[in-house]
Amino acid sequence: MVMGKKVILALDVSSGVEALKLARDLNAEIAYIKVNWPLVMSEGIHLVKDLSRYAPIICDFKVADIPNTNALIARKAKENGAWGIISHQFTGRDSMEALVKESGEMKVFSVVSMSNGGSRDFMDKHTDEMIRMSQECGVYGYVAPGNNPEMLRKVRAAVGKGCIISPGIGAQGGRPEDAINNGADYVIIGRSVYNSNDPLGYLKQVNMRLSNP
Ligand code: BMP
Repeated sequence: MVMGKKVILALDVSSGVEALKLARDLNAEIAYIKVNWPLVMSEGIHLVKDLSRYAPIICDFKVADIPNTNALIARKAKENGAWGIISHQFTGRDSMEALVKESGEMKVFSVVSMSNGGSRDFMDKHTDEMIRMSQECGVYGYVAPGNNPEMLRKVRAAVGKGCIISPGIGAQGGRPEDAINNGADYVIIGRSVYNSNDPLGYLKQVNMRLSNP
């Protein structure tokens, strides 16, 4: 991890070899790596440990189950060296409490609004309640959309100093500097990095833009 960097690399490739190469080549320009189901389903959870050599890992498992299953998922992520884990809050207080308890030192991020248009169908009508419940459950941070400035400002106002990580950048239309200016602590970027002809150059440019707003 590089101190002061604000990019979380979303490694949604499905080859472990490719993921490890990207992590090795890009680790100087990123703060964290986020892994999601496509990679873990292709390669197995052990890849979390392998990737941790390059940056702290956030397991984007969007955990959304009963308390016992949530705790089992948290344990697996923790055993494999994850730094953080992403969970839904809509399953209610007991599920989030179980996840936070089992996570221990591992940081829990709660999804309170999403970057896809469908977030407005259900989630965005309950963002305030989900934030309140997440705070009461003791989460470390929040996932909020970097391509929805109004929502991001609202989440920032509600969570105070809580850590906000924001997807929806690049391929989904958001600009990194807008997300940071509207309250994100970190921007999550995937396709715009790994589909670029020059992933390292792309990240350097983003970091330059973020350090000279
Ligand atoms: P990309 O930059 O390629 O659009 O990737 C964004 C990443 O963030 C994906 O891993 C996606 O699953 C995740 N994500 C998102 O896009 N929107 C959300 O609201 C929450 C997410 O975790």
